[in-house]
Amino acid sequence: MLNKNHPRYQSLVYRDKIVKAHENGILADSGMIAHGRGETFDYLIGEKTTDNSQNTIDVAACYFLTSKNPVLSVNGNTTALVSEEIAQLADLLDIPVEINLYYRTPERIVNIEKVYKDLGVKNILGTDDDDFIDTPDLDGPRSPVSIEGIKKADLVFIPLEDGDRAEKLYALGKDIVNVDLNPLSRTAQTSTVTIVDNIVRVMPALIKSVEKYSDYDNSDLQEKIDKFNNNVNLDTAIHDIIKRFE
Ligand code: PTJ
Repeated sequence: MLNKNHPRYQSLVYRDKIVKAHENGILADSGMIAHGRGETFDYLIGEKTTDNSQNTIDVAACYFLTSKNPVLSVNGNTTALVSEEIAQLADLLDIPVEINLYYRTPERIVNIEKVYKDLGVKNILGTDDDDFIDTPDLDGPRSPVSIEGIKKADLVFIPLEDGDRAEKLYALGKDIVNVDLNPLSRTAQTSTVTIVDNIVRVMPALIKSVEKYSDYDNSDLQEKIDKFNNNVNLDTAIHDIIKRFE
């Protein structure tokens, strides 16, 4: 039983979700390490959504609203922390959720699929009965993608992962929206839009932003996208961390 008066109660709640997801065969063993790394960076950014991150979330919303075939790619950590919000966003935009795991096992795929099925997600891709095609120049279990999902997508949302997938998908002409508390990670550095913030704060804010911007004209959304520069965004995120040491 978690003590609500504990000064770090929220953090304990998320740790509890991570532990339960591990017990339920959703989270990879390494997912615990990834969560710890995330917590460290969250401390450094002050455990809040900065103005820069909020602007980046708004830009991500504009990308979602202007792209033709966006796909939400999910792994164990994202499912452990924000499956409800992923289901909500998929419903709001009427887009697929594709399971893509680094530590892929048939059991984890079934367990993660069940989470999204139970939340009413209509289009779940990346399961073992899907039709796959390899991502060019990408080795490993993340390479095969659904022909109806990431293969077709012009925008892929890839929260909480590291490696070289962002780079390879970007090379195929896709836009990549990433969420990563570490602004220095490979994925952060090679995405089109990198939201340097905790996924637990990002998802509710992103849903709000999509709702807000869905009333805007396409030209206004495009203007916001054109003004955005991911290198400036990452520089600002790093400087926001440095400022906390001053
Ligand atoms: O479920 P699988 O099999 O696909 O495996 C998923 C993990 C996350 C284990 C795998 O992709 C991995 O090892 O990732 P990394 O290399 O640890 O990278 C994860 C990134 O997510 C790190 O840069 C963390 O800082 C970041 N991160 C962790 N928790 C959060 C986060 N970013 C935002 N919000 C978080 N809550």
